[in-house]
Amino acid sequence: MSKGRFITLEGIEGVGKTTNLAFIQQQLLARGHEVVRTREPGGTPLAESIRELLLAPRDENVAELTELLLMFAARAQHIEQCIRPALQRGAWVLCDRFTDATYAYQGGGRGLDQSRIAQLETLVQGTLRPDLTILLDLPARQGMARARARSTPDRFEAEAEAFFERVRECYLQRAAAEPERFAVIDASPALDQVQARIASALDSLEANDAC
Ligand code: T5A
Repeated sequence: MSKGRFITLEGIEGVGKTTNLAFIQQQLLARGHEVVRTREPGGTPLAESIRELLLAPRDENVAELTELLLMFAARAQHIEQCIRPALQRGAWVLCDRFTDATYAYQGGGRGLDQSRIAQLETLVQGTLRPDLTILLDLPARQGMARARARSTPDRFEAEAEAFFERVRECYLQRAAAEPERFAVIDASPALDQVQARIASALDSLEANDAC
């Protein structure tokens, strides 16, 4: 049986994750892989319900720890019900955001201690980590403009530009610390150029597998 692979797509709001997900799925299918396309928070009925709780704008202040625990509660369900079974049968799992988003948003954006996030990561994931993380990178102002042109802001999208600059900075630091896992792709050029870079990151992953 072929080995399952875990690919995650990350970046601030509006960088083009959703837009490029279908492209990546089609690239992987063309290479003969079974693909499970999913997202976080979400990916199972229960985890999608937690997503609704997390994204809905509300008058009540959401405590930072509550937000963090809800992210990992959704992730625990997603991993057990969807990600692990798919990887075990040899599928390639393509996930719109994963734990790097927690480090970037709850850590970089909200200022929560990274070591607390690391403790929950170990508890919930064990040794599970992505094989490839594609980080689409864009200045916060550009990403926010794209996201706001498309839809009404959710609870996260309503944050200020400085929040998203901290999120972006945290993503870039994580990518610099783990260059073998991350492919950082400039998301500002036209879509066909962004997608050519994504295709070459997928080629590199397959070439490594063949070694
Ligand atoms: N979150 C999530 C946490 O805080 N912690 C966590 O642990 C996790 C997992 C989830 C929210 O939850 C937070 C982060 C998020 O705020 P989401 O729906 O997954 O929400 O994420 P969003 O970033 O809100 O998704 P968006 O749909 O806003 O952004 P995308 O998917 O990156 O952008 P997309 O593809 O919709 O593109 C936006 C617009 O830009 C255009 C597209 O056509 C679209 O109109 N576009 C381009 N235009 C020009 N050139 C290009 N190259 C373009 N690429 C796309």
